[in-house]
Amino acid sequence: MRFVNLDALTYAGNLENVAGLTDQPNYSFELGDITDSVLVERLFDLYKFDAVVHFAAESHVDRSITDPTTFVRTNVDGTIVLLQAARNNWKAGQGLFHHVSTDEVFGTLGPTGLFTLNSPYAPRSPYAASKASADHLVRSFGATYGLPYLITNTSNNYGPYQFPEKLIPLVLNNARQRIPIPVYGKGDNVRDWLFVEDHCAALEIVLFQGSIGSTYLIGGSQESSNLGLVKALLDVYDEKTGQASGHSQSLISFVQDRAGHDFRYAIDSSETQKELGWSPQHSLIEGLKKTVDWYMKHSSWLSNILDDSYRTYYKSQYDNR
Ligand code: TDX
Repeated sequence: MRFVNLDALTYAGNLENVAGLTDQPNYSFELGDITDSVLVERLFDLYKFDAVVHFAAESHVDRSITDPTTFVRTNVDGTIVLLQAARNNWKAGQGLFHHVSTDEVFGTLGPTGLFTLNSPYAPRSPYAASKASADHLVRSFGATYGLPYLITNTSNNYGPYQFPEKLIPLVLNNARQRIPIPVYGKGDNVRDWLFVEDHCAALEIVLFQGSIGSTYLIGGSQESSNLGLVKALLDVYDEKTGQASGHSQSLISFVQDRAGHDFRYAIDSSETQKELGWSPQHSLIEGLKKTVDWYMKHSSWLSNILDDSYRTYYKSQYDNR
């Protein structure tokens, strides 16, 4: 099996993240943007893909609030480019298009209840709306052109290599620099946390064993309020860095709430578990411990990824090949 990784290497991407793969004979990296239809058609022609796993997205809610247009461009326009290329290059009923999506398409929950396969679409941020649009486009290509597809909607991921704009790596980065840790509002919003390796395991099972035309919900079943999560994470961090318990909690700083901040996400993955035999292997605390270990071991990665010149250097190394 051959793998081709198409990535635009925007601000959150870095070739260092896939350095371990570069020497594998069945792996190729292609620098480019999914909105570039000429490039995408050329790659379909060159590699004769038999499946596309579509992870490529602008994914940070706060950025979508300040710059919604970029989200429509990548997440909606980019998805239609990939779908059109699949339609143009695969005969009806051939190929497989796996769209990796989010639980945010279902909007927000109150204190109880879970998102299920029957939950109506109700996105509330420009990011969530762009992902919902992409989900709808994928289903429409299934119904209209017979494109074989799979969709996965997943809860909050965390773990190694996550860009420090997302809550968990941001907390670790700020704790390392001893700068304030912003908690939006009162910190009582709730998320369902999924360790990234558990998500990847689910994606692999869905890709190879999922029934075509189905949607699978994937969640960690590890809910926490943001404040509870930040405190638990800082406790792990303090313990692993030899600080007194509670030392880093003094960095917590309550800041203005996010506009339209979804109160709670929680997803029911029982159908996925029953049908495919997948279940998350990490409790939140186990996942946080692994995550803290990784970021402590890779502190240079953390400072490099935030350094634009370093990323540009990596990109130019690729351009010069
Ligand atoms: O500095 C912060 N302070 C804070 O309180 C940041 C960055 C976040 N938060 C809060 C907002 C959320 O309630 O923490 C929670 C998690 O925030 P994010 O890491 O930005 O994730 P979220 O908005 O929940 O969306 C994530 O989950 C679903 C991902 O970013 C999406 O890409 C995914 O689809």
